[in-house]
Amino acid sequence: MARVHKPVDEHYSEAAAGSRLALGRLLTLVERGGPEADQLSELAHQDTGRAHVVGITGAPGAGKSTLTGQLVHRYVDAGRRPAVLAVDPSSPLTGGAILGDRIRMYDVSEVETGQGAPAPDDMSADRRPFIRSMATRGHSGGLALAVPLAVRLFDAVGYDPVIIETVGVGQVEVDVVGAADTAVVVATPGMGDAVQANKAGLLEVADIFVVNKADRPGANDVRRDLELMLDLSHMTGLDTMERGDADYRPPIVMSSALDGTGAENVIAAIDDHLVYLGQSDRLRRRREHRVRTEVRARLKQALDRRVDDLLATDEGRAMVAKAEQADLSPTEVATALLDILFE
Ligand SMILES: Nc1nc2c(ncn2[C@@H]2O[C@H](COP(=O)(O)OP(=O)(O)OP(=O)(O)O)[C@@H](O)[C@H]2O)c(=O)[nH]1
Ligand SMILES: [Mg+2]
Repeated sequence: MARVHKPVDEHYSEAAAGSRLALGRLLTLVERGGPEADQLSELAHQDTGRAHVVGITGAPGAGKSTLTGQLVHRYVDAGRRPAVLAVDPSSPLTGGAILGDRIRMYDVSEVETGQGAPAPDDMSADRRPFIRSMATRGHSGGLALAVPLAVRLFDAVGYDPVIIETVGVGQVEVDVVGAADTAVVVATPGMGDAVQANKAGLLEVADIFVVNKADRPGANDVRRDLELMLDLSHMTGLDTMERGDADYRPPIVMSSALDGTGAENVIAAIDDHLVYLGQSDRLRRRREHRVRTEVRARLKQALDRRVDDLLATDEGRAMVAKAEQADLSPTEVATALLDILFE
């Protein structure tokens, strides 16, 4: 009788040998978090560092998925093996909306559903892109832990590039995209996108701007707005801090993802950026930043757990009771508990 739960390392070997089903299962573990994800993290860590990690963000409806689909087609045609991770931080479940996204993004027969969709005849299993959406499902640490691990997993089993698509322009998106090798920010005409992106801090993390829906009126205005904002950010010395270089100016690429116009230029800009990173030790620094971000998230999660554990002990409860009875202020209680935590 077949075992229901294969050990993580078996799944990992199978995924490394090209099994999409095994990879799908592992990604589910990643999404869930916990000891199995930790074990996977150790396994995958050995084999990483080859993939170009590309983050794509921008306001809802900007055309990120459509553009990603165009890029994926071209990467496959060029003999690359792309993977896409579509990240939705707000969605508690991997739901219909993102599934719809996946289908729009790429011919459904080529999309990994985890159910082992058959390979189209003209494309060997090896060359099919792997597209997966991910929601946090509320596990502690959430996306901050799940996304980097999923990216490392894709990298370890041989996908390149690994594209992360996020929804929206909030802090989570900035973090996720900021951890990529190359961050692409998609803006569109008529949505005040340039201003939005600026406010959300995306100007600082963007390595490439894409003005999508260039077939619509106002596309050149968006380009001009972005140019102006870049001028301004250079003048004020507002810069990329630990991620980047003061002398780097992101290119602005026009695109109409609906028919693929400009997609080649987006790919060229992404390739150029990797070349740029390869000069001096920029790529190494950026990846160091990514590792630091992940370690920080791990630490926070571990501390969170210890705090919860401590509060659940008799000692913790007694201390909290003191604050409730107004003997001590919450600050004093917290300080005392901190001492216990680190003693
Ligand atoms: N006119 C025009 N429409 C586009 C273009 N690119 C995408 N669209 C349309 O814009 C809508 C949103 O496209 P998506 O690719 O789903 O956008 P998204 O940024 O992935 O959206 P979310 O994932 O919901 O944030 C769809 O109806 C697309 O067909 C474009 O270049 N021109
Ligand atoms: Mg999308």
